Amino acid sequence: MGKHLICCWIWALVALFYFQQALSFNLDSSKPTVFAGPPGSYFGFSVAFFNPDNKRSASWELLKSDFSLHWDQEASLLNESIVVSNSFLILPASLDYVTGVPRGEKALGYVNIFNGKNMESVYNFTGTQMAAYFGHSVAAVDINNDRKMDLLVGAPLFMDRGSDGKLREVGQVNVYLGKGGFTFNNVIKLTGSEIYARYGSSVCSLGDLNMDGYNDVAIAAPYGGQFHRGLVYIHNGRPTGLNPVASQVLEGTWASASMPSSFGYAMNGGTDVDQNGYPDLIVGVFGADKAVLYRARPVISVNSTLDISPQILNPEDKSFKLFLTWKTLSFKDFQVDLTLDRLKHKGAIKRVLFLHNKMPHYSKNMTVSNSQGPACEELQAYLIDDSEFRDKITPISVFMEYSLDYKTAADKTGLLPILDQSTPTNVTKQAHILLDCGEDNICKPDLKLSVVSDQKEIYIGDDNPLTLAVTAENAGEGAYEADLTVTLPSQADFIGVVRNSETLSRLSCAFKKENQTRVVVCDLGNPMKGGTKIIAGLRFSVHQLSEQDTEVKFDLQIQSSNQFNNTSNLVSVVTKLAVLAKVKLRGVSAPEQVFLPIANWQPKESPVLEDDIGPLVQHIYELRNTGPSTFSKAILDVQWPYRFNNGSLLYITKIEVDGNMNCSSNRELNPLNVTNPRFIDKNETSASGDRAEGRNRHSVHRRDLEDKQGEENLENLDCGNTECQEIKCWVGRLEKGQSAILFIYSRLAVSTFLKAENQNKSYNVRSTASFSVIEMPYKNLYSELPTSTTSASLKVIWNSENPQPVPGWVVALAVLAGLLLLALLIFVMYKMGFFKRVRPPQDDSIEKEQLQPQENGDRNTEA
Ligand SMILES: [Ca+2]
Ligand SMILES: [Ca+2]
Ligand SMILES: [Ca+2]
Ligand SMILES: [Ca+2]
Repeated sequence: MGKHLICCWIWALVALFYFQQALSFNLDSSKPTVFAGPPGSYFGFSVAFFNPDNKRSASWELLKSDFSLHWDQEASLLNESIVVSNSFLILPASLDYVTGVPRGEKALGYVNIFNGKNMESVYNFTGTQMAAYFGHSVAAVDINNDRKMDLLVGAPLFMDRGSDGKLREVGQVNVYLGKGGFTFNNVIKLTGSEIYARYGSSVCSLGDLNMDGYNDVAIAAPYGGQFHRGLVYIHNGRPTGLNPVASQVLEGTWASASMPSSFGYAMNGGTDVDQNGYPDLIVGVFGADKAVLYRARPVISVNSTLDISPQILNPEDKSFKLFLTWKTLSFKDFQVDLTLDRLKHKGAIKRVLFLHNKMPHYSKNMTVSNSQGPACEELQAYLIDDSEFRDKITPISVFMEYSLDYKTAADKTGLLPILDQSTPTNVTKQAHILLDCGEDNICKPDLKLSVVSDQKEIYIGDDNPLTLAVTAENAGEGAYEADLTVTLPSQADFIGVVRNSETLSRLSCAFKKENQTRVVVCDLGNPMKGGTKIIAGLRFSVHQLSEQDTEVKFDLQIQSSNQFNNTSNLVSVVTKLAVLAKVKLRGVSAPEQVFLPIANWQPKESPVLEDDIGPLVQHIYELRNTGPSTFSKAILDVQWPYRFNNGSLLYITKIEVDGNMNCSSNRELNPLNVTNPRFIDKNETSASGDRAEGRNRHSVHRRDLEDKQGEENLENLDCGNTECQEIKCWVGRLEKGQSAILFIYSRLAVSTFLKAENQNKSYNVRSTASFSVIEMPYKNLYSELPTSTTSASLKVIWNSENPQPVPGWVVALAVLAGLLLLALLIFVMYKMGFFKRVRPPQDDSIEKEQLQPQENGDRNTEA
């Protein structure tokens, strides 16, 4: 049948070798037997088990008589009992005596051990604190099972210094482990936790309460707990002495109207009254006139084993058997729960299922008779097809858990056993899937990773593509669930895997966000076999770089689920960031030229309107950051020719800005306070340059002058030969593509050009602007600060009616020359007799006169 998975459980009732620390261990505190006496009788002031025939256990009836006898005869019973009163006892082995003297030795208190034969004092423990009542209670018991008697001494009024430094009366019990004879080890101290609880008022041996081979003890704090109703702490013995942590705390539940109920003021144990093999405890509650019997519950210990065979599951053999075995002595009913592949949590694919139910779970109620020997059961399970799961490395864990059916295990009186809580109630065993990893079935891959980036430097502000060329290799045994993990910087987005190359693998990659970490995970195979080499390209986009960044870093690593060598080297790809801001400054004049003089227009002595000065001239400067990086501060400085030859030149009426910029002038703007006629009469259809005043933000172009021929004749008017004013602008942060525009509105002071010395000349009136970036926002990166200069020019062209006016003397000379020529001609003609000729006939003259008006008429029609 191929390989078998055999699971065996052996159940045994073993009530040995346990100690544990739960606060509700094996005394049955749910249903104690309560004996009550007459009210106010102090019934339960002292308690003892009475065993007249010296049998191993006393009977319940005897117990009852013991109490009534005790009450009737008060303390006269002492001779018959094993332990008398609460502070005097006989050490049974040696028949020596121990007595506590709580107020002796100047109120320090002491405990004396007397030799039973001669009643000589052989040992003396003295208290360390006055009025602590050291010796108020004593108990002699071998708690570490070394056959040497140990001694417990209570000091219920002991004052302990609390964490605040103040003394608190909490009580104390000293434990002296015997070294043989009358010698003892250093004292072990158990200190009470509650103030005025009288911890250590009584101590008593319980015998071996949980049957683990070590005697156990009870320590009472009769005024501790809720409403001071009293507490009894059960401490288990162990090889090193007494476990300082109580395994159980019994609470008094009996209130008393007149006085404290004093639960635990007297106690006695070590006697098995119900003969179930476990000694029981009786606690006196004299304030409530009660005595309470706590019976010990049998302690159930299940010793179970689980084996899986074979421990390596071969994916070729999918079906196999489970063989279950168990055995029990007295315990009958319990439930077993089996879970396969428990390391795979709910919702994950379980790689192993039971054959009979196709489920990874199996529960079974079992009833076992102790007459039968070990019982076995076979179950079949199988490994599902390995195409249905990825994880071949994680062990297949089989988890077996058992629970008891307590109710069916109760004895005749209803006392329930208790599971020993020191042993686990479950067993886990593991199997593995056969891997192609050599004889040890352990794969040790040898993963290597190298990465190359195609970008050495990235400009801040750009949307940068970046490709990482990844080479992943496995030079060892198979790597299971091998993934390449790329941890992205926050500035990068994953675009995809490079697929247009023959040489590159087309990896399957996915972007994931794990908490705040952004990763790309690429599947390298399951397994990524030994000898595999994968080369792939991963493309990213890097953007949204912050001003603090100096680099972007990608972390790459191959990870597998193997137990050993499960990762490759970690590769960090760092790309440096650089700053580059290209800033352009452009200037333009609108209009580009003005022709003077202006027809039908005269400048006014005292201008009121802007038009009284001259036509509108607008210079526009645009500062544009073409990026890619941002600049945070720049200064734009405009030198403006405002005065020339003692006359105004370009008279600024106002400046405007568009964008993140503030400007000011070192001279007052519009000192004459002229107004814009456009705002006075909107209906005016002035042909002045005001029409150009609308902001032309989007198309500030400099047109080449078509007419170049006159340029040589233009006289430059700029800050070299005129008086200039300065307009200074503080430009704020400009990102890539943003701009700031300065509009300077001025009027050409025509009157200056009409002055005689300036007339008939053409000029090139030029303002200049320069900027310098003074701050970039990238504190951690070096950046060059761009600067530049430009200008805007207005041509003022003198354009009279006669483009080439003729001087007067030339005209006079020409007229004179013409007259002279005419006189000469007349003289010549006269000499030749022209004027002596016979006059023409009368008709001719009429004819001639008739022609004249006709010519005139023709001219008129043309006109
Ligand atoms: Ca001992
Ligand atoms: Ca014990
Ligand atoms: Ca018992
Ligand atoms: Ca191997």
